[in-house]
Amino acid sequence: MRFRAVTALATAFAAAALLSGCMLLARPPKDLDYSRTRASEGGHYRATIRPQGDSLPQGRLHRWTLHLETAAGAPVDSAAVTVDGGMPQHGHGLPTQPRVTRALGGGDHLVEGMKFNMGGWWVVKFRVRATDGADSLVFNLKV
Ligand SMILES: [Cu+2]
Repeated sequence: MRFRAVTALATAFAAAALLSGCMLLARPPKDLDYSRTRASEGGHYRATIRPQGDSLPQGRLHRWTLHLETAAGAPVDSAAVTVDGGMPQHGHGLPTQPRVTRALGGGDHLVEGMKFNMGGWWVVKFRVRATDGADSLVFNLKV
């Protein structure tokens, strides 16, 4: 009897968790760095993200400019860049597959296909391969 009640409760909780998705999970860490300019993990590059219109819309495709430079501050125009990301608290990735579609000059690169389909803490990661080596840059975003 008691076991059955516990099982029923667990089932109800699991169903509620499925239905409400992210809502039941804890808040993001308090000390997150939301800077738009970050150094790469290995220290080879610095990058600045500039979302189109300077805002991070929810549920709408938009573009970013990714400014990339070496640690010494020289603009990086020739680079292979891939984009990845997701919501660490929810265990899901980006709803789209954003891509760097072209170099705009002066270290700027156009990122197309960005989309955030819900509010909360997102992480976007760029993997960069250029003359100063392979490295990655991670940005925290509040959408
Ligand atoms: Cu989510």
